[in-house]
Amino acid sequence: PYHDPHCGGKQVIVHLFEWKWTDIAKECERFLGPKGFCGVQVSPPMEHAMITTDGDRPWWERYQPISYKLTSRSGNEAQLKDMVQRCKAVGVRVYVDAVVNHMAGLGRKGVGTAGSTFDSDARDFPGVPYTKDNFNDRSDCPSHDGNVNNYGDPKNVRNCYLVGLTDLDASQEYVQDKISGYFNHLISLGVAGFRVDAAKHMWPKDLEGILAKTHDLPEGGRPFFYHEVIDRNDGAIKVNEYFHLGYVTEFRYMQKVREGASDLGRLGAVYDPGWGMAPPDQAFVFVDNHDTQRGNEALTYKNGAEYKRAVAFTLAYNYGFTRVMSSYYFTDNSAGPPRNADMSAKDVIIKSDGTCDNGWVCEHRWKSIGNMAMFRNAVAGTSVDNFKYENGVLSFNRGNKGFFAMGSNPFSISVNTGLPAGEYCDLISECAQKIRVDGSGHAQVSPKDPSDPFVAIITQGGN
Ligand code: ARE
Ligand code: CA
Repeated sequence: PYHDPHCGGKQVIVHLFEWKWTDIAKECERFLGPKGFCGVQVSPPMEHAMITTDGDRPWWERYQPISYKLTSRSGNEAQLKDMVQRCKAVGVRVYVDAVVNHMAGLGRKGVGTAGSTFDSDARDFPGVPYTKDNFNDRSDCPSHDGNVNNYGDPKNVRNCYLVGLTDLDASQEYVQDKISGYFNHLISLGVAGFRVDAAKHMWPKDLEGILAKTHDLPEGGRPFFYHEVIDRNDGAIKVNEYFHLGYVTEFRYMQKVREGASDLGRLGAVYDPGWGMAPPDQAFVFVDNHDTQRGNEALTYKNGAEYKRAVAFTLAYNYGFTRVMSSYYFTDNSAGPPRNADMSAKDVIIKSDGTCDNGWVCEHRWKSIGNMAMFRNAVAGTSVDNFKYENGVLSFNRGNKGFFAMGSNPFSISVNTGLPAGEYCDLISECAQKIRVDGSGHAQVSPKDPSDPFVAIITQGGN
């Protein structure tokens, strides 16, 4: 019931990490709508702590809630509402990163981004309000220091403090009312769904209570939910505990696709059910996210061509519901978004060639990524056929609706596309070349731009 993203059957969302609401509204109108994106995951919109380290404000301050008032580093409630409505008007929905497992970390007190006072050590958050009684305490948490430190014990994972963040007791009806009240406020503004941050650290039955109190969308239907549950066969918490509550993040896909991007033949086995990976209709997949792009395990924009292969493949294939990452350049893992002297995020600037400036990477505007949303939309529901890896080129068709090829190097192949005869626009080149398929389904296929070795064609609206 929580698996419909409410975007008219479209298939790809993009995380515009740390973007301002005013910039996202423009991006919906000028790019995401026209390119067929389903929606945007936005950074947490609630009031958060303001943390200064080395003269900067780290991105992760936004994962320390102070209240559910809608003023954050990305903008205020009026700007949020304007963004949600303008995006919706061009067929793009907004999904909110919902930080509801906890409030700000121990040792912090002061004023949040919306002006509410707080004192974490006293568990006092008058902007909600939450008081000491609304939090888990040491009697609920079987850990010597009160922090999450044993992933083999669900009680430790869910009742203790994740990296010292004050952990809410969401079994309380009062807490469920406050969290669902936050969701319902956002739904009333036109938000279509939620990423539940740290859902692994919340009891599924508490989430059931919260979701039961969460309203239908104004236009009807249950909101879309996807839960951040990191299950890498390395602990007691399994993704399948959350299947009835929405999609689950599938971190094992991230590892599989990284391996495959440098050894393309392995991509046929990215979905490994024997490894416990969620089935396609439950898995929420991505090549990197805002956490893993700061570690060593995931491919990121820093990997260039290999990263493009991983993302283009993810969008061409038929596993899971897909999210594309869109970042800012960083070297320091804590560094916040590109910012002005007053700590506000810089505007996203679009250059004449369609790429971004002012410190924003905009992976979603790279041709072999941004143009693949239309591909995935057009082939939804079809199988992967004629999967082939030969002479350094990976290719397959999606039923008789689309054909995709990519290589580590420029290529020219004669191949059975599985498509009916016709001339089809190559989506990657934005129709700067057409691919001619003959009566037997064969075509000569090569990338238009040899430095971007991808070809993607669709039958529907694609010729
Ligand atoms: C910051 C400081 C800390 C400080 C804390 C409290 O960095 O030193 O103690 O504040 O003051 C983000 C940052 C954190 C940051 C936090 C709050 O990443 O560094 O802490 O914001 O500002 C686990 C969880 C998973 C979580 C990852 C990071 O299961 O839910 O850790 N991911 C989400 C978000 C993060 C966010 C939070 C949760 C908190 O995506 O961006 O933290 O809201 C194995 C386990 C996983 C585990 C993983 C990493 O794979 O199976 O469960 O993930 O290791 O530890
Ligand atoms: Ca918890």
